[in-house]
Amino acid sequence: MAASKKIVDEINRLRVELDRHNYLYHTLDQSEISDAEFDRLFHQLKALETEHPELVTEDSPTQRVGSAPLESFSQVQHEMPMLSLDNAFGDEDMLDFDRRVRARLERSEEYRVRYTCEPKIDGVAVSLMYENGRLVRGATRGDGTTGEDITQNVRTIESIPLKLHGKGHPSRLEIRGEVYFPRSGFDKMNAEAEKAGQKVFANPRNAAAGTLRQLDSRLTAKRPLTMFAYSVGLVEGGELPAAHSDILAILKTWGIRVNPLIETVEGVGACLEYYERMLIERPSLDYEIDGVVFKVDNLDEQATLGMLTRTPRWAIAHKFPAEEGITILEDVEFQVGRTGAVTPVARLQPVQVGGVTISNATLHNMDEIARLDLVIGDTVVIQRAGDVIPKVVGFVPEKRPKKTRMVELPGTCPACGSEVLKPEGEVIARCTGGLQCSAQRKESIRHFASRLALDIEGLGDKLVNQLVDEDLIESPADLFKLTEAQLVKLERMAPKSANNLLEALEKSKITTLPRFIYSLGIQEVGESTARNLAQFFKGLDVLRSADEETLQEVPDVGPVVAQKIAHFFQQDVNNQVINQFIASGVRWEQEEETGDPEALLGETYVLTGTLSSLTRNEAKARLQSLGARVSGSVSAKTSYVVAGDAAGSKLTKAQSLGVAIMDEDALIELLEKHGA
Ligand code: 9MJ
Repeated sequence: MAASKKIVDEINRLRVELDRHNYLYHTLDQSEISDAEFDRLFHQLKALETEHPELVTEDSPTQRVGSAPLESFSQVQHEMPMLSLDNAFGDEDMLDFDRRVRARLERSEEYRVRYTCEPKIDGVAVSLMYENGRLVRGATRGDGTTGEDITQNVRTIESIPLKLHGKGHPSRLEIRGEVYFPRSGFDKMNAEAEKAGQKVFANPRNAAAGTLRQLDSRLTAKRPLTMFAYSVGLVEGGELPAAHSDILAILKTWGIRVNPLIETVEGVGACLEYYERMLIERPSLDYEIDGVVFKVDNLDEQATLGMLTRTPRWAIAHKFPAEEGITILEDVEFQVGRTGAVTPVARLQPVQVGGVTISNATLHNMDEIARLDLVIGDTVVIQRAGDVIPKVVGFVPEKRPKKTRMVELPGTCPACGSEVLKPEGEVIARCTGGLQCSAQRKESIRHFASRLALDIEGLGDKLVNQLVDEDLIESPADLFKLTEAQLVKLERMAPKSANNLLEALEKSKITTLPRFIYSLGIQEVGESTARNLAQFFKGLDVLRSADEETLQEVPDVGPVVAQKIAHFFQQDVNNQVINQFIASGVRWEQEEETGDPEALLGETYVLTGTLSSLTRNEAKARLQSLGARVSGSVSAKTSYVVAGDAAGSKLTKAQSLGVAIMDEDALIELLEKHGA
């Protein structure tokens, strides 16, 4: 039966009411009604919707219970990369940061930059896309460029509005923030899991990550995740204020939860003072923070400061000191890495450090052990900072027992028995077994399959061990020759899992040039260098034949790295493996031609007035990609003022100073001429 107007109105009234109470409770932290009263309203709405299923809408407050499990997460390309933050580990680093900011803004020693100060939440970064005010997608950060679609899961998080409140939101608005597992909820969940003999999470951050990666969102809905927003990404079809703090304030009026401890201050001194205060606040918070974040508040200044590869120059994370613990060094074992490096690893009596049980720690190399003067049996000091592998930083001399054992570098590889050599003057000892060494093979396959390389889903450590131990594969290129018949013979490999793996392998063949270069595991070539190489050479063949001199023209590539790269491509065995990849169908799109990054080097542009065919931010970004500086104010040093419609005082000033002026058409012609 069609619902009467009265029922439709009642449903709408209940939704508005529930949304308002949700907002008061989650975003403003001030409830007007009891939990019981909230539940009563919720059940009234639920009952009406059960009677009239045709009136259920996607953004009804009742639709947060999760939905049918997914097979897997699909990938999401972020329209604007999700950045990471540079770190400061002490006051000196902070003072340096502030000095760099002022220098780039061409400001004096006395100028006090306005900074927004935010607690740095130790959670999981996510992106929320709102279109016409409705939540249409949630995604993880992933590698910053590609994340996973976790819409089903974020929809269950009560403090994330399904519909933005208020008016005036841009038609497309991406909100970014940190999802976290409140400490109280975490302790409760772990206590219950322990009682039931189930898996417990090591810390709230892992619990948040694990919960967001649940394929069954009905499970996510049962966990108390919440989020603090810290910035916006894509903004289209509307304007936001010109200061970061004002954007956060407006987000709050739209129902988005923003950390109440955020403050805006002037000058680095006030930042250091904020840091000290947060260090004191830290134990009383219901979420984990691992430092504080400072961001230049003025967006024009942010644009002038610009970006490095993946970190903005206008923000920094001032980290809290690492947490420490004391335990016994029970043994030192040696692990063999991808490039044959034989690395000592400390085996420790398990100890809790900052809520995590530590039983292994890195010792880097033999010189480090000598420097620390460690012997087996020592009582050692362990440090753990955030996500980083814990390390041994010293020992307690008074506790050295009588009976100890020296740490000795093995003469032969623990994995393959080949000779281990430590060339004179080098710190790293290496196994000489090359691809005959199963440990090196395993590590290079792991690297090839890892998330930032070809990202082969389901190819975990255990499976790599099995594949190599059973002699099914020798090199990463052999992965693409695996058959279902071979796979199902492996222990605990059902036909379905075998097929999933084959599908994942097939999917991984379509990749990008930077990922492929990174996946090759060339010594000293990390993800960022791989990206630079791809951008510079634009194709694999040119890179393969480049000499050391040319390689050194690539940003961040010095003589040592250039030598490693050239040497890698001179080895027949490496070229054979690459050819095998390509023959198996590994491919990527040709890199798009990008503009000449030095075309406008040394020139300063000021944008004023309204541009019609591109946004001001876009113009700024394209000018900056050609090496130009874009400033917010006109001076005698300005090279050009770009005057859009209704340009005002900046245009007048440019005219009085005799600065060259160009209109929008001339700007576009200039950008196109240089390929931006
Ligand atoms: C955290 N984790 O709390 C940022 N973050 O800004 C805050 N992270 C961030 N800001 C730009 N408060 C990139 C990351």
